[in-house]
Amino acid sequence: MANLYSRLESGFPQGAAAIFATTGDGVALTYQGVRDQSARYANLLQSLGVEPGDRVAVQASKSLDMLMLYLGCLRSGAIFLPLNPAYTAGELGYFLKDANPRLFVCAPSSEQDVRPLAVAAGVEHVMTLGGNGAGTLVDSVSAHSAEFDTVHVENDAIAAILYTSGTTGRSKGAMLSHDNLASNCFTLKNYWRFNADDVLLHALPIFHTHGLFVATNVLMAAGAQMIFLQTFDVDQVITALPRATVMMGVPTFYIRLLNDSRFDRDLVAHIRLFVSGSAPLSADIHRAFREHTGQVILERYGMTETNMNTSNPYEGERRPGTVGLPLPGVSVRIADPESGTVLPQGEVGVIEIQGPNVFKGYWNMPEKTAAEFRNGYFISGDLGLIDADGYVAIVGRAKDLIISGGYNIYPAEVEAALDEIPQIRESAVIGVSHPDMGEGVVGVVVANQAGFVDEAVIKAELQDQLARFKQPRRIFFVDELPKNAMGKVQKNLLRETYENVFQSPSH
Ligand code: MLC
Ligand code: AMP
Repeated sequence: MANLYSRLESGFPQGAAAIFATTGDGVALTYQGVRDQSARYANLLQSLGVEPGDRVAVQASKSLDMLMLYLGCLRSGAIFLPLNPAYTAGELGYFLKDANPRLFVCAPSSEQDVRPLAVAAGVEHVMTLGGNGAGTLVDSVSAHSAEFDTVHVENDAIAAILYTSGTTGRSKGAMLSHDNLASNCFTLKNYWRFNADDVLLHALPIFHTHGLFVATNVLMAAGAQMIFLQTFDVDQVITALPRATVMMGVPTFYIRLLNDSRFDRDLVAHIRLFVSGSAPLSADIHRAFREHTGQVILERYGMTETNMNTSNPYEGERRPGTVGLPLPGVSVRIADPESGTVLPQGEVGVIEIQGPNVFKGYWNMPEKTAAEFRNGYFISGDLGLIDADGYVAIVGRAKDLIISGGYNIYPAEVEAALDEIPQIRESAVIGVSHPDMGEGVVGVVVANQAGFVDEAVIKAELQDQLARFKQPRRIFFVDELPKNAMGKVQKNLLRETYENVFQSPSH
C-alpha cells in the first residue's frame, strides 16, 4: 500500500453522500465523487501516454478539478507539479524546460501566450483548466471511466515536485515521495486530532505545501470535509467560519481577521483549532488573537523540502513566539552554521532536520542536494534554538530570504532583475516589517546617471520579469550602497534605514 492515494482512500467515509468539499458557490463534491473523478483523471493521463514518473505541470486557478488531477497523478504514478499562476512567462519557461513535463495544464486565458513556451520545452500535451470548471482538460475527462486500479509504487517514488527559489542561482524542484507525504499527513492528523466530523476552512493556494499537502492530505486522511474557497477573501471567510471547525492559514490571514470588526469571540467560539504557519506569527498577534477571541493559535513550522517539522501541542501549552516541539519521528537539532557541530541546548544555531518527512532531493541537481545535507540532516537555513522544555524558537535566517504573506522571495533573484535594467548600476533588495504581509520587499538602487530617481520607470521594467509578489513595493535611490571591507552590501544597515517605510496605511 505504498501509493499515497491508497493510504488516503482507506480513510474515506463509506457512505455515498459523505461530503468532501463545498465551494463558495455551494457546489459539493462527495468522497464517492473523489474516487470517481480521480479515477477519470488517472485514466485520462494514461490515455495521453503519461507514464509513472512523468511530470504533469499545472499553472491554473485553484479548483476542485486541479485537486482531482493531483489525485489522478498519485493514482497513476505520475508526478504532480503545481506552479503559482503569478509566475511570468519567463519564469514559467524555465520550469517547463527544467522539469520537462509530458503534460502541461494552463489557464484558458493564458494558453496563447504559454503554448509556444511549452512547445519550445518539448512538452507533448498542453491542455487548459479554468477556475470555473471550463477548459479542455475538464471537457476530456468526462469521457473516461470512473474505475481505475491505483498503481503500486515504491515508497520512495516521487509523488510531487514543488519549485523553491534559492539564495543563489536557479530555482530548484524539491522532490517529495509518496512516503514523505504519507508519513507527515498521518502524523499531523493524529497530532492535531483530525476526525471525520471536522470541517476545514480552506482559503490557501494549492500550489504550495501548506494548502496542498498539510490542508488537503490531512483532511482526506481523516475523511473530513472542507469549505474550499478560491482565495483568502475576508468576507467569504467570515461567512464560512460558522460552518467550520478548523482553519489553517498564514499569519496574514489572522492579521486581516483581527482587523475586521465582524470577527469576534462569538463567531469562532465553536472552532476547535486555528493553525498558523509558513511565516513567523508574532507573539503580539498570537496574544491579540487570544485576547480578542479566547482562541490560542497553534503555530507550526515547515518547509517545502521537509513538510512539517515542529508543532505546538494540541493539548498543553502553545507558546507564543515558538514553533513548538519536534513532531513524532522527526529529529530537530541546532548546529553551528559553519562547522555543523551540534550546539548545547539553548544556544542559537542553524536548525537541521532528519526524518521520514525530509524530501528526496532536488530534481536533476545532485550536487545542490548534497550541499544541503550534513551528517544525514537537512540544513534548513533557519536560525533557532531549543529551550529547556524542548520548544523550538526561530530567531532569524542564515539564508537571505524574504517571506511576504507566506510567499518566499529570494533577494538575489530580484537584484538580478533590477541589475538588468539599463538605468541601474547596482541594487540591494531587503525585507522590512509590513503590517499586513509580515515583510514587504524594498529595492535600494544606485542609478547609472546622477539624478535619476524615477521609481515608476523601474517598477514598469520589472512588470514582465518577475511575479507580482516578488516585485519591490518601494524603490529607493542612493548614491552608493553601504558595504563592508569585503565589498559585501551591509543589508542590516539598509534594513534599519528603511524599517518604517510600510508603516503608513497606504501600503
Ligand atoms: C499577493 N500579492 C502579494 C502577495 N500576495 N504581494 C506580496 N506578497 C504576497 N504574499 C500581490 C498581489 O498580486 C497584488 O498585486 C497585491 O500584492 C495585493 O494583493 P492583495 O489582494 O492584498 O493580496 P491577496 O490576493 O489578498 O493575497 C495575499 C495572501 C496570499 C496573503 C492572501 O498571498 C496568500 O494566500 N498567501 C499564502 C501563501 C502560502 O500559502 N504559503 C505557503 C507556502 S508553503 P497588485 O498588482 O494588486 O498590487 C511553506 C511551508 C510551510 O511555506 O511551512 O507551510
Ligand atoms: P518554503 O520554502 O516556502 O517552504 O518556506 C519555508 C520557510 O518558511 C522556512 O524555512 C521558514 O523560514 C519559514 N517558516 C515556515 N513556518 C514558519 C513559522 N511558523 N515561523 C517562522 N518561519 C516559518
